[in-house]
This record gives sequence, C-alpha cells and structure tokens, in this order.
Amino acid sequence: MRISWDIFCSVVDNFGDIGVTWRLARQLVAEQDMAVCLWVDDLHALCHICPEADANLAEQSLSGVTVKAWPAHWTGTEAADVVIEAFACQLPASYIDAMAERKRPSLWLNLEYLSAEDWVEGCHGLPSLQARGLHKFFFFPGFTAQTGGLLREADLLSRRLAFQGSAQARRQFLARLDIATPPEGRLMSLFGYENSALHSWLDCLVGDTEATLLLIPAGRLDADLERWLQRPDWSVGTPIQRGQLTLQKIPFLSQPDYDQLLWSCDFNLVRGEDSFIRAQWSGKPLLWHIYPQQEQAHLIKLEAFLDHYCADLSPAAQRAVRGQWLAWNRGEAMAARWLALQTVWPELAAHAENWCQKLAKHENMSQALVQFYRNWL
Ligand code: TRH
Repeated sequence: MRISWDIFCSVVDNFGDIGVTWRLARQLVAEQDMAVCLWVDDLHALCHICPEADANLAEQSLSGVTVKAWPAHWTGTEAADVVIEAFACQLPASYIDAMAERKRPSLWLNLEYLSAEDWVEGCHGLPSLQARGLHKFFFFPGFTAQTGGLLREADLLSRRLAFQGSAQARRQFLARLDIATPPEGRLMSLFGYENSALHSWLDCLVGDTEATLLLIPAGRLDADLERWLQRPDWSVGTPIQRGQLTLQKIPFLSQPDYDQLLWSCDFNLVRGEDSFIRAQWSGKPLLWHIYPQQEQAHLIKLEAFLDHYCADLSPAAQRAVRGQWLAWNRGEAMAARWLALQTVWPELAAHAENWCQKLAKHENMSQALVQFYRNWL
C-alpha cells in the first residue's frame, strides 16, 4: 500500500501558498509514489496556476493528486500516514483527534516559509509537543544540506537545459504568447508586488543603450504600469514601446509555462517564494522582490540570502547585486544600481548557472520529506 499524505493549504494571499503545496503534492506522487490528497480552502487560487482545475468540485484528480475543497465545516475523515500543515495553517480539531486515534499516529509536519537565515538549520526537524500526545515537527526548506532543501523536480535541470539549447523550443513558446519573433536585445520578465522603485527602473530601461522587451504576466502591477504608460486601456498582447523599452502584458501562465518563461528570459524579476526558487533553477540572473513583512523583518531575510548568493562573486559584482536588490526592496531610485549591474553582467550570467548547479547538489525537498518520514518510523 502506498503511504498516504494529506497536505493542508490555506490560501492567505497571492499564489505562494498554493504554488508551493501544489508543486510538492505533484512531486510526491510522480517521484516518490505517494498517495497524496491536497486540501485547499480556495480552489480559485489553484485554477490560476493550474487551468485544468475546477473551482466548483469538492473532489478532483489532477496529475495523480486528489485535490479536495477544504470545507469551512469539517465533517471528519480518516487521517493520513503523513500530515503536512503548510505555513502553520490550522488543522481541523477533529482531524487532529483522528491523527491521534490511529493505531500508529500520523507524522505531523508544519512546512515552514523559506528563509536563508542561519537559525533555520538549528530548528529544522525539531518537534513540539501538542495536545493528545502528538508531536508536530517543523520542516524548514532551505539552501543548505542541514535544511529540508528546495522543491526541484528530478528532471527539471535536464528539461531546462534542453529547452535553452533549442532556439526552436524558445521561439515556439514565445509564439504561443503572441511574441512573433525572438526580440532584438534583452528579454526580461517581471513578477512583483507594488513597488515605488518600479517607475525608476522602467525609466532606466527607456534610456538604456540596449533594447529590452519586458514581459509582464497580468496581475498586481497592472495599475502601476498603466499609470507609468499613461494607458489605462493597456491589455494583454499589446506591446507598447517607450524609447529602448517595449512592454508586453501576457496572460498569467500555468506553472509549467511560467517555468518556460523564466528559461526564455535573460533576466527575471520574481517575488515571494516559489517564483523566486524557480528563477534560480532557470540559471539566469534574477532580482527578488521579497514578501514585505512588518518592521522590515523581510530585509533581514533578504540579506541572509544575499550572503549565500554573493559568496562566490567578485567584490564589484557583490556590491552591484546587493545594491540593486536592496534598492528594489526599499523602493529607492534604480538608475545608478542598474548601471552598476551592467558592468558585471557576464559574471552574473555565469554565476546564475553555477549557483543553480550548486543548489542542485542537495537533496530536493520531496526526497527530504520522504526520508524524514522513514527516519521517524
Ligand atoms: O504570489 P506570491 O507573492 O506568493 C506568496 C504569498 O504572498 C504568501 O502568502 C507569501 O507568504 C509567500 O509569497 C512568500 O509569490 P510566489 O511564492 O512566487 O508564488 C507565485 C506562484 O505563482 C508560483 O508558484 C509561480 C506561479 N506563477 C504562475 O504559475 N504563473 C505566472 O504567470 C506567474 C507570474 C506565477
């Protein structure tokens, strides 16, 4: 019998909660041969990243994963061998009872948010005693071997390298997005939160020496971009040129298509958690808009990641990357930062691939979870 997993996802905001849990659920099924049920309290969020999903179904099977609507009033069900509460969401009380009442209680894991801070290594895998004698274990994703690793499909890098090695694959993908010919100059993608640095960065690209085509999946930045363009009617598929910069709004993509977008671009602006990791697997330079937290707590996390990411860079490249990432996340002027980055571009491009290969040496998160379960037995 396959080991059963229940993954609980409460969609707090945006697409990160569902993005991570949906990806994890698929990997546990496809690569670890687990029986996985994903409980989601907002199926509309899933439909955005997985268009085959139906927001009106109480239960459906997608990519071998049983996806169930997490009802407001829990009616009771058998507990699984392994239970993951994603990002400290609250499990139904009667479900916790069911976990405790099993002959062998369920393994209860809280999947934590991603952070590169040092303390994560010490806290990964720690138990905390809960009601009814259950233990809940804190499972931390991360960038080092002492953490739970990162989500990465076993064949991801080989698929990515094959795609990037084929001009035809890239051309065909871009054609699907209504981008007829591979553009002259640089291709970039933009996925972020509202940001007062945005207009300043767009201004840099307008006056840049090289041409840029910037692709922007429809979403939170629409209103801001319409203001900058002074085009309230700007819609998907309409490229608009300003100096050296052409902006094109594209549809919000499925997760696999979003990967191909990242692989196709020379530079990706990403945010949150899952897109940030996928951009690292793309082997291309990136700029991260971290999820803003109260009292600027996110800046500590940002610096922690930069300490890892910049460790193998020359001093000039370190300064350029740190300067740009901090300015972007503090909403500051970008002109000088952007220029500084251009001077070290070849080093950054090579570093992005090396960084990806370095991360890929670690066990991926679905392997680490299954290993954690085996060790716990
Ligand atoms: O959407 P995010 O900002 O999500 C989150 C949430 O805000 C969450 O509460 C917070 O804690 C977390 O960030 C850190 O960013 P993220 O994590 O990158 O998730 C976006 C998902 O959407 C990711 O799985 C990639 C996917 N995506 C697509 O599938 N298609 C697209 O076109 C785009 C732009 C993204």
